[in-house]
Amino acid sequence: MDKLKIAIQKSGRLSEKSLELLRECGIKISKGSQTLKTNSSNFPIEVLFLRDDDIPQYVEQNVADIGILGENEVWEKNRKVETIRKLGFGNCRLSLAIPKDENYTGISYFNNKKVATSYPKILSEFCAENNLYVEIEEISGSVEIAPSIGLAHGIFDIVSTGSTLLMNGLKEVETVTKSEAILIKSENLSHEKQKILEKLLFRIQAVIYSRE
Ligand code: PRT
Ligand code: ZN
Repeated sequence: MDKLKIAIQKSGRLSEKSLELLRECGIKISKGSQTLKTNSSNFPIEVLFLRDDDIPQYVEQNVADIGILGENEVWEKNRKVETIRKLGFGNCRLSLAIPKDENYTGISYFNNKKVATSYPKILSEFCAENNLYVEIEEISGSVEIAPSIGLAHGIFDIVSTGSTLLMNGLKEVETVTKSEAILIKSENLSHEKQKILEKLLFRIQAVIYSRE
């Protein structure tokens, strides 16, 4: 019998909650710290543990059939995948922030400024919609340090509690969008896999309702 291949984050903010969701769906999964792939003993599913950034590509290419990841990664990667539903965890916002002592005058503040981010596509779309000319400095991590080392005037990054901004002497001035964990699927699933997915979705629905 076919197995539905699901990609989840290997280690990071969404890992535990993704596994917990599957387990609450009654799906038995055993995972060691080095496991990259495992089969459930009681549901036709195979779990692949991957970096969240790679999940959209793998789902587009049918290496995985479905995946759990932050909506922000789907927007940024722009791969051909279908969003099935929001999952109610991993909530955050994507915001612009500047040094706390700067006088913020509205979004035109960012005109002709340098902004550091790991999400250049989402930021450039926001700038285009608002007729802003911003020099986007793409960096892969520790974005919050960019203004204090003179790399950029501001940053565009994920915020949840705001404490990282605070610790780095920054203030959030614009919330561009909000994101949470979502379930995505490949655009071409076999009939058999679609049936397994429907069964899984039915259980996810029940788990999420019971949490509310
Ligand atoms: O290794 P891999 O590539 O898989 O992991 P990663 O380091 O890229 O991702 P990870 O685990 O940090 O985040 C996975 C997903 O969790 C993100 O894509 C978001 O959808 C979601 N998420 C929710 C967050 C946060 N909250 C969050 N707070 N992702 C990152 N952060 C970081 C943020 O970048 C910033 O540095 O936490 C810091 C801010 O947090 P606060 O609480 O201080 O505001
Ligand atoms: Zn990542």
